[in-house]
Amino acid sequence: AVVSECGSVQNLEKAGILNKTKVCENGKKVRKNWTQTWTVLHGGVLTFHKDPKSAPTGALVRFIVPEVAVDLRGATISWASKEKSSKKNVLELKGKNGMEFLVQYDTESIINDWYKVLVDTIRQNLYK
Ligand code: I3S
Repeated sequence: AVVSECGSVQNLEKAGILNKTKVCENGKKVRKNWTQTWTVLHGGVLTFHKDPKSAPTGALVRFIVPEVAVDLRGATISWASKEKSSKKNVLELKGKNGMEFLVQYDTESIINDWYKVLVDTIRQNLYK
């Protein structure tokens, strides 16, 4: 939790299902592969976890070992332009090291909440 300038307490942690695809790795474009992933924001790091259905039965591992972890220090988040995807409600997350992801969800309120919390986390990280 973080105490903002005006004294209110913000909890910059969140988890939920989102659709995501990697679009760049080490600054190089990669082929999109949209998948539903369990997405967790914790401690300034965003992690994508494998689809529970593809993990071994009952494996707690899916909650513990992320498929990808994006350190939000030095990352940027913005709404993706129409050229980036034909889907609606698409966010573009650029990490350091030339990592780039698109995240998307059809329900506007859900993606808006993610946008807000990611913007706040990135902003907060600037002062660390
Ligand atoms: O930006 P692109 O290349 O048009 O992205 C689409 C493709 O990745 C497509 O798969 P193929 O690699 O088989 O062409 C995906 O099924 C689409 O979902 C991608 O576009 P959107 O607009 O959905 O991000």
